[in-house]
Amino acid sequence: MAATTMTATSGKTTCPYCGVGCGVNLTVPHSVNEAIPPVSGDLEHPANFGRLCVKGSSLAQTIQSDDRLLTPMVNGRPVDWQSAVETVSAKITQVIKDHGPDAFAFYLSGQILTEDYYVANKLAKGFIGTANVDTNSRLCMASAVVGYKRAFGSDTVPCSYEDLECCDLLIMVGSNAAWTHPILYQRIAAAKKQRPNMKVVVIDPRETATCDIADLHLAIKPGGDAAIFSFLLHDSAQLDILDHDFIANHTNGFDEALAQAQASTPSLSSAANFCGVSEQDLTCLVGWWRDTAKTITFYSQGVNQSSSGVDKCNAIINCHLATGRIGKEGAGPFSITGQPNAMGGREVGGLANQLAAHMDFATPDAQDLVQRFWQAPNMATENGLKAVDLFQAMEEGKVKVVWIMSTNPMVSLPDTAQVRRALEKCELVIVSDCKAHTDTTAMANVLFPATGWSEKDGTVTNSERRISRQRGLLPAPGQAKHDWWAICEVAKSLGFQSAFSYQDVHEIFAEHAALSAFENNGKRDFDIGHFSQITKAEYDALTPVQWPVPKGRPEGTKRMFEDGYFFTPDGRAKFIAITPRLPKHQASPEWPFTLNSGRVRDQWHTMTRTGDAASLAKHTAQPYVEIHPKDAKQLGIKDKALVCLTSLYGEVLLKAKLSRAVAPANVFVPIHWTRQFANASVVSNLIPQVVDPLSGQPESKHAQVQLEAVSDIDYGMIISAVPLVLSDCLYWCQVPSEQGYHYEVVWPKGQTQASLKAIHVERRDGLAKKVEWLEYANPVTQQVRLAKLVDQKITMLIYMHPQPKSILADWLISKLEANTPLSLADRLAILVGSPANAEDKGEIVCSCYQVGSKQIEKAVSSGVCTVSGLGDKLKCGTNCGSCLPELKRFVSSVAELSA
Ligand SMILES: Nc1nc2c(c(=O)[nH]1)N[C@H]1C(S)=C(S)[C@@H](COP(=O)(O)OP(=O)(O)OC[C@H]3O[C@@H](n4cnc5c(=O)[nH]c(N)nc54)[C@H](O)[C@@H]3O)O[C@H]1N2
Ligand SMILES: Nc1nc2c(c(=O)[nH]1)N[C@H]1C(S)=C(S)[C@@H](COP(=O)(O)OP(=O)(O)OC[C@H]3O[C@@H](n4cnc5c(=O)[nH]c(N)nc54)[C@H](O)[C@@H]3O)O[C@H]1N2
Ligand code: SF4
Ligand SMILES: [Mo]
Repeated sequence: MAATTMTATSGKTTCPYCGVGCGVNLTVPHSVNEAIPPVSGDLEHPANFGRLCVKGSSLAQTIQSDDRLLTPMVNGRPVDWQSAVETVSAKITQVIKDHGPDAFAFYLSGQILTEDYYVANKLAKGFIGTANVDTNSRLCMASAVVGYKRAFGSDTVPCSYEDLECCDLLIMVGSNAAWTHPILYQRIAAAKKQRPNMKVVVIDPRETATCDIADLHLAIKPGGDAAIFSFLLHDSAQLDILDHDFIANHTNGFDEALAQAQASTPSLSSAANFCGVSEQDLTCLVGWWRDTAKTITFYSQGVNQSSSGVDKCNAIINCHLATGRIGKEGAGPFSITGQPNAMGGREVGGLANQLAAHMDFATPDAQDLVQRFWQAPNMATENGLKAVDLFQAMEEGKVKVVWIMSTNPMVSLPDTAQVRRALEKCELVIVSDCKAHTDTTAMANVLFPATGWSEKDGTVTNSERRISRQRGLLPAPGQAKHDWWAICEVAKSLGFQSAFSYQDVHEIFAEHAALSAFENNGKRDFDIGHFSQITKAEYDALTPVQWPVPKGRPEGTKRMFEDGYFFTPDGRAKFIAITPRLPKHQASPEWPFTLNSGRVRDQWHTMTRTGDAASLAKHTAQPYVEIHPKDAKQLGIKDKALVCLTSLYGEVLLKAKLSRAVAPANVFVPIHWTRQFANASVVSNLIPQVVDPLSGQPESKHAQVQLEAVSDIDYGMIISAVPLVLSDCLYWCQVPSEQGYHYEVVWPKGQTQASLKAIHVERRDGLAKKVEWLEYANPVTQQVRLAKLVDQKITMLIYMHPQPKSILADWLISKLEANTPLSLADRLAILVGSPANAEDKGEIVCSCYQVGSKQIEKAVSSGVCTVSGLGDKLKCGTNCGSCLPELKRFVSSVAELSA
């Protein structure tokens, strides 16, 4: 087991965050003690041409973490790799012997690399003999996959990013790309600026930052999307914009689909009514659709995470097939993937209802083909369990060993109470992660320390089918190993030496490529046979390329279906007859609020990486629930006050954010905060395990909840030099900071100064130190301020007040353990919470230059009336551009006020 060594001092790699898949330059310092310099965008990478969004440009800040998992652990004790591997393989062997191969399961992630995915899939489906290989991609794009497969016979994304720049109408459905695919969004915004005639329509129940470039926003009733596309199909026939030749020569099922569309949405008013938009707005969309051949429908989680997600996808695809708007420049149904390698997982067949290399169990002869290729002794013969079913089978005791890799199901799967019960019941829970402390590592019996981004080597595929290299430029810390290596060690220990004895990761890629081409002859869309003999040197030098890359076509493929040939048995695409359906659970007097969930701009998923960058916490420091002011007023909820949300499945506590971006009776909650960052804010606690019947994708965008203002509480903030255990608090949230620990807290009323001082400190303060408390309590305002000094240095500050209140945390944090003794003025200022002349920046809007809302408001009211003017004055928006939509709003809201 050779230690990983530094392989280079600088190099090109791919961003580990979203599916845009931007190229990144990473420079490695010569010594491990030096800080990693900021990364830059790769000018040559066709996804971003040098640009990076704020998450990408902050990558260097997240590489070195204090919470890395550095050694394998068995039942809480560090062990060496060999014994951890033997523990795992012994249990798998026993469980297979006693209960059969389906008692084992992998639960993987769209964030592992294609090579990791390939060996996991091969081990389970070919050697252990189970198709229980599912992944967090089930929560992400499973509906999009089934939608494509039903229509095209294959999981083929037809378009390229370039198509987005040259289309004339872009319909963005259930996507907040301004925050979730920022570089792609900026490419679209730049194209629209150059060609102002290009129209953008956003379909989303919320008004999001993406609406910034929209000519039309349809604030749809949650889940109502299919009605719009059903009506577009119906109306395309009425308007006579059908592509009759294309329908006749390249498709099946048109008449049934049209008849169903006519029956489901017989009129404009029926469609508008179903999805809660005005007839006028729908007429506008219909007019643009009629007039614009170069149309792209761009869709993401607002479509996929639905109990009718697959039908929504096919409703969209139907419209493109009917008008021949596919396989052409600037046209097509474009599902945008979220994770950096959601696509790679699909390519290897890493979902329970896939086999390998875009073959599935239903493909005739596929099992035999894959069995022969792998020389597999125990081929799985039918679909395995999809994520939600898998965790239910675990709770029922049917799945007894699970290996979770690179995902945090205790946070991301719906109904986290069920997930906890399942993992408690499971006899062996193996978790491979880079971090020591996550909500899921807390449930593990065996922990495998994994290398992470910048350390691991392999390939990822972005949303436009482009395969790029992630390169291992930094050495692995501690005993961390690549995921593919850990899988192969377990496979060898299970007795499958020859099939898993790869010396290097390029050998896995070459095998994957060879399988994709094996007996393919153009029958299957996924063919990267050009790489089946790739050498290490070629692999190391691999430049981004869009699949298919069959033998003889090294340049890859920009656009699919240009010849009208689809991968169905008869080569024709299929229309699917759709009846629009609303989400399974609907509002009732008992559960009057509809909960929606999604992402914020500067955090990534469960914050295991972005949570390490203090600058990224400035945009949104705490979890929140967005509530319409009318509802808030009725419920007596004030801005920033603590709110309790309850559903049939659980409860969460969140700070209120009053906003007209959500419709009345609707609320929105971000997905990112885990139990590592806040005690009671995991939104998935509230979400039922309702899934799409075809894809098994959960309806994570939808739950019915109650809302209640929490009363008899005091709000506060604690700054501490050491981590604290805040068990007396009703609510706490740890806000990442450069130094020390920053907690926003809420106490039940009645905390005394003595009880505040007794806050539990994890690390002892040490003996023989002089501890002194500065105290200030105002009986009129009921504010309490306490400062703990140890040997005259501040180690803890506690602020308590009856109403939510902003205090300048950054300034106070800078005073922690300061080396100079405190002056009287300092002591006073600390108790007040701010220095006499401090500027409160407000919430940070521009993360790159740390420019806050109050600074921007001040500049705007002093007469700066353009976004570029703000950039000249404050620099905000002049680096990555992620905040441009928000800056534009500041400018326009002031313009509105003065109009
Ligand atoms: N900053 C950031 N970026 C990310 C991620 C991240 O964690 N943080 N994660 C990545 C991943 S894995 C993914 S999958 C993508 C997700 O990217 P997106 O899908 O763009 O992001 P979400 O915020 O989950 O949801 C998009 C929108 O769907 C809307 N929506 C809810 N219900 C409906 C509905 O019924 N119909 C319609 N039309 N819209 C609805 C929501 O209001 C929300 O604005 O983001 C990727 N990029
Ligand atoms: N309510 C609600 N729930 C949702 C969603 C929603 O919109 N609403 N969105 C869903 C979607 S689209 C997604 S994609 C999921 C995301 O949810 P998750 O996949 O659960 O979230 P992550 O934080 O990405 O988890 C990745 C884990 O892998 C670790 N890790 C990172 N890199 C590596 C590596 O190379 N190897 C290993 N072994 N570990 C690594 C990280 O430390 C982290 O613990 O959430 C889903 N859940
Ligand atoms: S858009 Fe941002 S998060 Fe997504 S790949 Fe590019 S730099 Fe990374
Ligand atoms: Mo995702």
